[in-house]
Amino acid sequence: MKRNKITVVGAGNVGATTAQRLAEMELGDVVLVDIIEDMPQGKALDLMEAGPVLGCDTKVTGSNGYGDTAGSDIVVITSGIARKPGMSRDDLLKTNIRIVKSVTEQVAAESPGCIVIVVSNPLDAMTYVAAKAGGFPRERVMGMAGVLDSARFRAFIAMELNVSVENIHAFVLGGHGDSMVPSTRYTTVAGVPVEELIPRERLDAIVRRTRDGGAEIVKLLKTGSAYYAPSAAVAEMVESIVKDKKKILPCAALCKGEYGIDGLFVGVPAKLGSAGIESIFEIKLTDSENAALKKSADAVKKLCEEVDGLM
Ligand code: NAI
Ligand code: 2OP
Repeated sequence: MKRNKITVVGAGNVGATTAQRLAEMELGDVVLVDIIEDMPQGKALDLMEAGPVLGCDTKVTGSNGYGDTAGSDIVVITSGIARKPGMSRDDLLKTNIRIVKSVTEQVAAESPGCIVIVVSNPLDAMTYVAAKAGGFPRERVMGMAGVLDSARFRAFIAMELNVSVENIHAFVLGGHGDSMVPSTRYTTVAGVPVEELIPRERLDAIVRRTRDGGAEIVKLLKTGSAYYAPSAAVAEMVESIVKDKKKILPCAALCKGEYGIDGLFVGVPAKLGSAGIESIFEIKLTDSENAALKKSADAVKKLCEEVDGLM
């Protein structure tokens, strides 16, 4: 059986941890790319040497170029700079446009049929950059943020109720920024609406903590941003695609009229299967949820207008 080939661009905290998770889950052979000489090769070799202990036969290759990535089925883009304390995701815009544009052009040249998952921030705008630079069809380019944001939401609810995280299903819509929209109405604990189990003011505090989840980690780490939960989120998306599981996961997907949003990548529930984004699920929103989503989409739109001016 032919193995999947998965390239991870950027071998820093998120990229290397993602490569580790993909290798350990045996989702495909992994190519790890970075501009720093020898570093991806060193990390790839280290991961290969973990194989005998863990019992996984995944091949991991490190590279500073794109020849080794040719014919990838999936490419995860994590290259770019990460937030330092006091920086917003949007501060990263200019540097990361340049990096994501050039990376995507090289990825598209070597793997024109691949599915691209963007991780670099500001996420929704960088997904737009990758779509513009790579010319991929709508279903084959997406951004990872909603799985991470909803995992944070689920973790905080599980902590609050002292129940298994597995019992919690949560939804976060909108852009990966301060205006993201965690939906308490569609969040359930073993099928029971969370609004029946946690008082409103505690839920509001959990929603605020979810929105600030990235900044909370940045403040604690002091030298970078989160990577364990982000890499787990990417691995769940990759798994749904390579195994054609068709999981409904919140992803930054190109909306063409869905939720009243047109021409923007915004976090929406999407079915992920072997074709990539196979459909976008439109759930009914209340007026206030719609207004919050519109505010979030407007923030993404502003960034994309800046992208258009810079690309
Ligand atoms: P990091 O600094 O540890 O790693 C970034 C890596 O990218 C570095 O090794 C750097 O050498 C490499 N790089 C820079 N330019 C490159 C190029 N042109 N080609 C190939 N590699 C290049 O940063 P970390 O923590 O891994 O974060 C990466 C990005 O992901 C950041 O923009 C961060 O904000 C974002 N992020 C997004 C999340 C999300 O939910 N979407 C979650 C966590 C991080
Ligand atoms: C996060 O939410 C930095 O966007 C990244 O952790």
